[in-house]
Amino acid sequence: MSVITVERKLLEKNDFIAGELRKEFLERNIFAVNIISSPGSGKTSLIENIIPSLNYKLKVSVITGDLQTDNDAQRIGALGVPVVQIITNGACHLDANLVRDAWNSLNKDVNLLIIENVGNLVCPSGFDLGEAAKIVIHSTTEGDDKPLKYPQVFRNSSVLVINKIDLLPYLNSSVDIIMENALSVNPHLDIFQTSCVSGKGIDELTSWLQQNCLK
Ligand SMILES: Nc1nc2c(ncn2[C@@H]2O[C@H](COP(=O)(O)OP(=O)(O)O)[C@@H](O)[C@H]2O)c(=O)[nH]1
Ligand SMILES: [Mg+2]
Repeated sequence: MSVITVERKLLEKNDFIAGELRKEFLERNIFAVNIISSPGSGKTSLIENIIPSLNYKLKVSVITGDLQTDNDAQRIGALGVPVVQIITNGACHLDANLVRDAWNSLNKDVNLLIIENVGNLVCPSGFDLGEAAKIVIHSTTEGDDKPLKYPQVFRNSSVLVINKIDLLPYLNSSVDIIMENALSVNPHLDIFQTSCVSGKGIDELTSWLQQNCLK
C-alpha cells in the first residue's frame, strides 16, 4: 500500500514539473520530442542523421540520457549542436526534474529540442518530460512483436520509426507485421521507415519535424 502511495507522489511531482516545461516550450514556440526505444535501436544514429538533413533551417538542441558514459553527447556534439548529457547512474529513464536541469543549462533560443531517453521500452513511457510528442523506435532486429509486448510506449507515442530497414533481407522480421501490431495498439501512429546506413526515410522524418516546428 505504501509503495503505491510513494509511486503516485513521485509521478505527481514529475507531472507538475513536466507541465511547467510544456508551458515554457509552448510560450517559446519550441517543439520538443522525446525519443524512446530499446538500447541499440538507433536513437543516437537517427539524431546524427536528422541534424544534417535539417540543413541548418532550424535551431536544434539535444538532451541525451544514458546510464553511464557521455558517448552519445560526444557523437551529437561533433555535429556542432548544443548537447547536454544526463548520466542517470543506473536509473532506467529520464524524469522531468533531470530534463529541467539540463534544459536550464542550454541556450533557450531553439526551435527543436530533441530528448534522447535512456534505452528502455518500459519505464520511459510513464514519465512525461514536457514533450509535444513521443517518438518510439522499433528496429527490424528486434523481431516484430514488441508493440504487443510493450504496448504502453506505442500507445503513448505519436510517431513510430521502424529503423534498420537495410537489414530486412537478412532477417525474418516483417515491416508489415510491425506496422499491423503497432496500429492494433495505437491506430493514430504516424509511421516512418528509416535506415541510418542508406539514409532512406530520413528526409520524410525530418519534414515531419520541420512541419511541427512551423505550426
Ligand atoms: N544496419 C544498421 N545499423 C544501424 C542503423 N541505425 C543504427 N545502427 C547501428 O546500431 C547500433 C546502435 O545504434 P545507436 O544509435 O547507438 O542506438 P541507441 O542505443 O538507440 O542510441 C550502432 O552500431 C549503429 O551503427 C540502421 O539503420 N541500420
Ligand atoms: Mg544512444
